[in-house]
Amino acid sequence: MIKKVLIANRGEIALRIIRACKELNLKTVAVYSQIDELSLHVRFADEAICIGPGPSNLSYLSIPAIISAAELTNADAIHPGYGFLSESAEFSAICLEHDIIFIGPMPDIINSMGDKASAKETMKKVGVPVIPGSDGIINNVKEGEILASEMGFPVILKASAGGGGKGMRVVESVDKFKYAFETAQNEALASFNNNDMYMEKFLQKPRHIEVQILADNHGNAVALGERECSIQRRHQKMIEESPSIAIGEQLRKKMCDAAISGAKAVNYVGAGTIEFLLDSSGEFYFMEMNTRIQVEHPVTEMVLNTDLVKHQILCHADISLPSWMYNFNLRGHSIECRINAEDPDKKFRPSPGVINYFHMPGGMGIRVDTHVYAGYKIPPNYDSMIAKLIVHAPTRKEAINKMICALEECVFEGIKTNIPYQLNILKNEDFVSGNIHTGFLETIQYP
Ligand code: MV4
Repeated sequence: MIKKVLIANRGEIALRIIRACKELNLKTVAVYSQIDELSLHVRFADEAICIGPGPSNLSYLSIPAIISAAELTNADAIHPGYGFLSESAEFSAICLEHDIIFIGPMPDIINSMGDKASAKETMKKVGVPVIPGSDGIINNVKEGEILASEMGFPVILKASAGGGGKGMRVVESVDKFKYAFETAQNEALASFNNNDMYMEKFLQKPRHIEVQILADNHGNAVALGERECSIQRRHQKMIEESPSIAIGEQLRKKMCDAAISGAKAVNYVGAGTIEFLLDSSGEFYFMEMNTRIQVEHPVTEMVLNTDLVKHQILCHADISLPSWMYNFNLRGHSIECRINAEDPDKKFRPSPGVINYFHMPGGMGIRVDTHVYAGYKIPPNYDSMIAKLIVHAPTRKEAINKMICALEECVFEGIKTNIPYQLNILKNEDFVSGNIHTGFLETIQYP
């Protein structure tokens, strides 16, 4: 059983997890870096321990500091949130060694999904559709050139240890292959200390659709519908929604069934996400699996009317999935906008500093997940996301309208935010008609 949870994270997700723990009657321990002393997660947790200075590698990424904090406070579980150590197989293994429940999958499962080329092979074996491409990794330039020429250009090279865009290259023709392969390899080596590359046919204007998975440790897994995350800028998601306007009842069932097969193939436990690309002809393909709770989980919570973080924790406390999850109804439409402290007029450069005056929208169907408050100083050390604005309405059209009204009500005095840019997207005719794809933001005009 779990009695006390240490939250190995900061910001809005640390608060989000503390709230779920409180509702489950679990004690909470916050950890914080020296510059986060005045953060809300420190105040709202039952206990708080400083784990080091501002830089992440000396605090939120320091396994010894976090394990010491857990031992000192007798925490019996650690929730890693997203980012930081959430997908570290090493951290999962060290928690196991210390008899601490890691609220995430076992190390071998994290490893099997962390290696994207082998994850793809695993999915292919159990009948999940994958994007045509190399069988596993490419051994050398020559082999890659031959395969790419057989497949036809354009192709995309991806780092097997990557994900989220790093070490990725689109190759348009055979004469550009060698250079692309070598620069992608170098980038992968520098970023992930591994230069394994695999190759796929490059899909034109796909949508990014992901399926939420929840699996208990009695062998049960459910797929809780999809999120559309096609609105991204430089591989950073900006707007997410559920359900996807591109998906009907039949396709949803097929994608959910595929996601469940994928989760079962690796004996998955906990909350996870299977990412797919959906092409313009309606075919979907497995891309990668994220073995953590994601930033955009609230849109699924709103249409499902359930708390995913609570259920994630319960999965790791040996509790079986509730029976309703095998046959749920989605209600209405939910959209999330990520609010970042950055200046859209200055190439989205970070805009840290003090929030002198702060006002958040409210009312029916509006949710704000944030750790900031009036007087809070946004440090320059971490991610620039300072709030998530989530709306829920009966239809997509109403949700977009509600989001526009809500964004226009937000006040963050003292810093710049991406809100004007978000409004520009929400008022775009193609966005409103649902005519979007992963390259959409590159096609729109701002300001
Ligand atoms: C692709 C693709 C087209 N074809 N793979 C980008 C992030 C990484 N997870 C995979 N990505 C892509 N893989 C094939 N075979 C296009 C992208 C892509 C993308 C995907 C999702 C969201 C935004 C994107 C932006 C550019 C490219």
